[in-house]
Amino acid sequence: MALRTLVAWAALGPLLWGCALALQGGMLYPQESPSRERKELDGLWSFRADFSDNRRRGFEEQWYRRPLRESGPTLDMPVPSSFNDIGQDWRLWDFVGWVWYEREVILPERWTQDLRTRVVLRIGSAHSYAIVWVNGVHTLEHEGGYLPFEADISNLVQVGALPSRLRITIAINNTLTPTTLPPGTIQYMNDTSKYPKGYFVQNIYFDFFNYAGLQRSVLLYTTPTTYIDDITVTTDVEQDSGLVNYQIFVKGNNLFELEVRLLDAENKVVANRTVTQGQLKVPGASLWWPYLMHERPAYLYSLEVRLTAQTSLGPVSDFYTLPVGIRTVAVTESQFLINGKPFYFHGVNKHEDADIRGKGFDWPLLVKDFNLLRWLGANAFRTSHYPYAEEVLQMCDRHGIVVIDECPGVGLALPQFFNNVSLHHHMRVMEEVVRRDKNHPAVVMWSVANEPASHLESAGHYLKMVIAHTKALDPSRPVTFVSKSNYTADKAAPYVDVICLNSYYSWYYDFGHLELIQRQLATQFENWYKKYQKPIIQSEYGAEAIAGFHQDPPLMFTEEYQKSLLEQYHLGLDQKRRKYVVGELIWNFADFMTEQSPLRVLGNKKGIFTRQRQPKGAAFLLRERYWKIANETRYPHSVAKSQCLGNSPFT
Ligand code: BDP
Repeated sequence: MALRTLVAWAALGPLLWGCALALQGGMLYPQESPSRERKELDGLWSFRADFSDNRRRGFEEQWYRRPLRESGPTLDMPVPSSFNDIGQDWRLWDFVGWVWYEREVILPERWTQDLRTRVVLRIGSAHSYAIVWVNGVHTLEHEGGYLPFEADISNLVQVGALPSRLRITIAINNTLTPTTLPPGTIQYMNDTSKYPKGYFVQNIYFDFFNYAGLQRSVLLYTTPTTYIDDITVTTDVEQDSGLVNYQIFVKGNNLFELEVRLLDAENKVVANRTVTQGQLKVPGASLWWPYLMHERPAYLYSLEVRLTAQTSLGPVSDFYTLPVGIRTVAVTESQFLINGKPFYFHGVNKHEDADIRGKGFDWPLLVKDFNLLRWLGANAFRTSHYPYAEEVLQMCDRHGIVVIDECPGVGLALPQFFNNVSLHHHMRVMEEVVRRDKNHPAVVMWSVANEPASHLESAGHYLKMVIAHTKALDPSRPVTFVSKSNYTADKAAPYVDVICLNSYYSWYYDFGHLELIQRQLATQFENWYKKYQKPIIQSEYGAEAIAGFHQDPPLMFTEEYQKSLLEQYHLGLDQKRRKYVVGELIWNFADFMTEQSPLRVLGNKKGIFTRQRQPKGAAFLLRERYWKIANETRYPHSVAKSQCLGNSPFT
């Protein structure tokens, strides 16, 4: 068992801080504390899509200068939500171009009068390019959806006389081009016998609907003017002691004092320091274990940071509390280890997609999905194909669900997408993903792309660079991308720590021939393993089933066919599971919306749950399998009572 990867990552360690700093600042999740307040701007915003031919009327008429309603008719738009499914105007459903959001806010007096307070505007995500104005003043721009961005707006709101109302205007463009992530192309249809003048379509190269808008919370929060800007934590285990390595970044003042305390789940201080960078040692530490793997899952400590500083206006203090899970991750030639024990991913791929809210963040959906994951006995998921909301990862930390964190590197299908501009943007996106998610114990691996055209030489170079950059940003986690290339052709597989493979035997190939799956799967695994000697995850497999369609013997699109296909895959997986195959992630957890196409019936129906989260037959099959694997692989085996398969696995 060669522990090769950790050694290689350690050598990259010194690069870590250099790269992390390239981003200029942290992106801590906004939390309330004795020194910090937050004000969510969720609810109804004014909304207007710019339907003008060049989509630029909003800029020509400067809609940000005055209330949006004065520019023309506006709609009520809920935030968070995707705008696409909300209206009754069909043109909004697949609108491409600039949409405008606006909201007025009244700030608490202290925020505008106390000059020791810093006021920050934070946008959870805006897909895909966003420009922000505050009271008509250009404040911020950001490229890329699915990730947060923010601006210090103190000098706009602390202007002497009270600005009783603050007007926030956000213009968002969802156009995908060869240099966005995901990439896309705009195609002008020039045959005027068929299309009106100027007619264009957005081509995408991925299989989910390009929902857009303010899909996560927008909020304002405060910090003191000298403040904790970022915290980076990595953990290790030495005999029975947990080691918490931390680094704290402070902004606003070089002279400050720090108190860093690590508290256990009973709020007892177990270690403390007073320096910005150090190690906290916890003898007899309770480790963070994935749920189902150990009788004590997902234990979280709290890293409490208290900062005090003198400013010309008087003393300030800042408090921030970071949940910390002590765990290790390592990869050998044939295993994925968590806390030194072999871990088998039995989980799902998801999408942040449901009903009329599109990809809008939604608490009931989040909790329902986690209840279903536990019902299923799933211990992991991949954030296919973009980073999910931070609240999702917080739930994973608490519940012990393991995450492969994927960036929006999906649809890299054409040779022209592997250019230098895209490469730099992709690396920057990885910086933003790592900056946001680095402290989540649940995140055990980064995925830099899904199904890129990795048989191309140019893609090999491109992915090598993105993977190396990601490893430099975070030497503590393995890095992968998800391949659908042939093992002889893939140019980027040499650079990953774990091979992740998507295959759709008896679905996209040899359709109907379920009897071929075991043979083809065995060939796939054996070829890849022989060539690379790296652990393999079956990162996608599945079949479409339209809920309620039945046929025996099974035919495609029926629930029986989906079940039979899964059964054949499972037999194939079981042949290799104890050798070097370290995981299986079904495609997909739930049905999801796609672009319209003759290949899709109101979206992709490969879910084992419907879009309304009701089970198809395959969900019961998978549930039985996952609980069986969980009961077999739990550590220590003797402690656990065999669970599941009764009506109530959690009682
Ligand atoms: C895979 C893609 C995934 C698709 C799936 C499918 O990674 O995004 O939705 O195929 O076709 O190739 O269902």
